Amino acid sequence: MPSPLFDRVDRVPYAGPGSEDPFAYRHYDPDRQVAGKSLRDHLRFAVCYWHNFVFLGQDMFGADTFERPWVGREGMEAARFKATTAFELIEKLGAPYFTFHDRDIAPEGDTLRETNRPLDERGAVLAGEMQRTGVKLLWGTANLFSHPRYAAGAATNPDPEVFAYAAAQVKKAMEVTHGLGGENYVLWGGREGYDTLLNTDLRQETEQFGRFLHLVVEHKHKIGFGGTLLIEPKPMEPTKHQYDADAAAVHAFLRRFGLEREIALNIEVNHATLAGKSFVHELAYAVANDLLGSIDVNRGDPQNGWDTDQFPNSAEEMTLAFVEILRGGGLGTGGCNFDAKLRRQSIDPHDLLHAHIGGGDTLARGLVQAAALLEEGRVEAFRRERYARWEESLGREILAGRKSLDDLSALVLDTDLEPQPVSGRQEMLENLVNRVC
Ligand code: XUL
Ligand code: CO
Repeated sequence: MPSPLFDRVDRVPYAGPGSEDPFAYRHYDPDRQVAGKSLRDHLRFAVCYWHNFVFLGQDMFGADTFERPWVGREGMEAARFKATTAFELIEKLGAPYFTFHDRDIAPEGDTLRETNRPLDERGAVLAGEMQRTGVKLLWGTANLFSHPRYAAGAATNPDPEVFAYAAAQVKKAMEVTHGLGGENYVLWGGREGYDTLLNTDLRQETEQFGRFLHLVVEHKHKIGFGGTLLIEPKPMEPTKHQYDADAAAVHAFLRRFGLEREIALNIEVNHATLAGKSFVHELAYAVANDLLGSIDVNRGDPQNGWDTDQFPNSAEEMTLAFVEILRGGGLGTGGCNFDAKLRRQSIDPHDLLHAHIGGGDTLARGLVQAAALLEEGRVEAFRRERYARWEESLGREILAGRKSLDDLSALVLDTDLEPQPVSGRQEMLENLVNRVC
């Protein structure tokens, strides 16, 4: 058993808003009941493998900056070391879940057969750690973007053999996820897009992507995987344009291929902002179309255009997000996956604790404040009242399809209808938000 990496902490406690302890939660009290459930059950935190245990601080101009004890070790020894350390962090944080890509835990071999064997072995190591700690798997996924074979896409590659390889990889990753009791399976199409339309047949690639997802759905049912399949929209990076650009684009795609009852969305904060949308918009769209599955929590930097994947720290942003999530009935089988990484200068392993503690407190504040806003009721009442006339006969008849353009025209002309504008009261509503934030 390797010695603990996070040796300054035994377990991160909830110490209350007055605490000065940098290794304690000030707002995330897992047992606190809000809107009928504990914070633990609402938020379902997950610690991700890739940013915490694969990423070592490199950026496009510079080398690794983090020293981690498994670096320099090989094979299973490194995998065990990494897994023990990962679960040390997850356990100390009291996070109920983790997430991983196949390639986070096992490297690429010369053939897929040689890749899958160590994946199984290392999956067994994770299973042992899960059993020891009681930590569960929120979701697994396949990395279909790092290897050069996927440079021109995985499912959307011009070469059907690459499609076949990606299919084989997803089959295996989904089976490993299922074997570990994963509650969801995520598809993030990092390379499913294009760098230039000069070499891209968009219609062809879209057909391929639709077929691929049907195969994934069929296999899910075949193996009896009861988790939710999730697509994670992102508009760009690494490609210039990614097909599953935002919630609405994915929705249109799912409907076109008849998949909207089979696949939900994993909405990520920084992907929304990269798409020129807000996180809350993406959530509201997903809720309005019964597509909300799970969330990847992080944030971008308003000064940079790219996916900086910083830990969430805006309680107001999360309050508005949880208003939408609570309106939609919560996260279901989903959760809050911290798809966020340390800054390159945060070289002390304990910075991983500060990061997740701050992120957890931000989400807890957001949830509690959102529940308070909804319970206080004035925003909800205002919104209901704003649409109340659709409950009256004219509104009902229009929506029921019982009025034609002729009918409506006659109504306006015959009665000299003169609808009066009413205030949308945005500032008053924003003041109500500020009363809870
Ligand atoms: C990339 C991203 C991925 C997915 C899983 O921006 O968010 O880490 O969450 O592949
Ligand atoms: Co993500």
